[in-house]
Amino acid sequence: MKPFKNPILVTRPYLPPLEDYQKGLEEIWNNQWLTNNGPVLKKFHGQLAGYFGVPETNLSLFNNGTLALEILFQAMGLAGGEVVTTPFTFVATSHALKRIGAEPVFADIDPETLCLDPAAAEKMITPRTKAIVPVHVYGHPCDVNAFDELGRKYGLKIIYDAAHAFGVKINGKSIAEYGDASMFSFHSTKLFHSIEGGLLVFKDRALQQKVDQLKNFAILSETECVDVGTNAKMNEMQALMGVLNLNVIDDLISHRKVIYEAYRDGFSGIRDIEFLHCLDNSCGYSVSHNYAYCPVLFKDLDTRERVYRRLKDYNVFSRRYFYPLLTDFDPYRENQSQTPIATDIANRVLTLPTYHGLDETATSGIIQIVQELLQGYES
Ligand code: T4K
Repeated sequence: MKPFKNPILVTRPYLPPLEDYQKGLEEIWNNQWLTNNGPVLKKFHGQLAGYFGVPETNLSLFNNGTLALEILFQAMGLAGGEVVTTPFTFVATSHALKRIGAEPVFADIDPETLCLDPAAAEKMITPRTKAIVPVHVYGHPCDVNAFDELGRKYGLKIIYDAAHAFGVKINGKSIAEYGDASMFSFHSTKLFHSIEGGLLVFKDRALQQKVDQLKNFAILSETECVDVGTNAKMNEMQALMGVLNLNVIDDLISHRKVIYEAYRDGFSGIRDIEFLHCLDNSCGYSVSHNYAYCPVLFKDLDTRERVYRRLKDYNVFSRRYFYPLLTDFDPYRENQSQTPIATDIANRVLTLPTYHGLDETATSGIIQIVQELLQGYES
């Protein structure tokens, strides 16, 4: 097989028809209103409330997911305390904690879901713990009932980093209905995006006033500033992209499901490659998945590295999300703890290309490249 002519990246953003975006831009031009709670943002806000089935008082939009997390953590008073979280995630989860003065404490992950393990998290709780921040890694839900139970038992906030989990439902309910609050990232590399962007959905409607203040410098009027806020507002061009993409979210998810099934079926006869079982609903919850990522596990690090490199030779750029573990990065080395499952998974995982427009020629080519390498490797 010859290398692909054009590079196949791990993801590509879905883009709506250019004329639709241009039409929306004309309205923005006419309004001469570009940011600071403009009309397109208000429309997007209302549509998202409908999509999540929550009142408009229980969500807030941001210019990116990282600042949404930071502001949420600040508003929930986590500064000065410990927060139990996972090392198997993108750095933003812990950066947001550290940057507001909370100390991340790392616990191991569940080998089936690859999300924070509630039993391991419980062992790390101390009198200084203020919250638990699990991540719905790749959009696969955490054990939400167990975390609710921990929250009640220890009086802790449960705050989900749901950056990957837009559109996911658990037992027929939106994933945002679990825990005290959830953050969804709308970055361009996400299943659903607004160029850059982030959304908070929360239970306590009093939080809206706080986070809305903090994302606008905490100024209340021309003469009042009540806290140390920042600038984290979503602008009108971002909101427009979000409005247009929300129209097609069901199609985006269906398309990724086809890609996931093509990989799963294509790899089914190959030894040394494993799909995550919970995507086939065997993790105790009835889940409506979003197929945001396509992670596979290899038997060991060496095999994963060989596949990663071989794909590159063929112009296919898979990614090792999330390797190395967050606790192997400089800012977190001192926070390291025993997380052997997370270490093992980080060494063996590879996320394969998946995005709207990735066709059958690409998926079957990728399967063939891996198949040839692993079969040759085995013999
Ligand atoms: N929590 C979690 C669990 C997260 O995963 C993230 C973000 C956050 C919090 C923070 O949310 P945000 O503040 O980002 O809203 C990417 C994303 O930048 C990041 O948003 C994401 N997680 C992370 C998992 O992936 P990189 O450094 O891998 O991105 P990059 O530039 O290498 O792009 C990935 C691929 O996408 C490349 O092959 C190129 C392609 N691409 C990218 C962009 C931006 C395109 O084809 N077009 C594009 O416009 O971090």
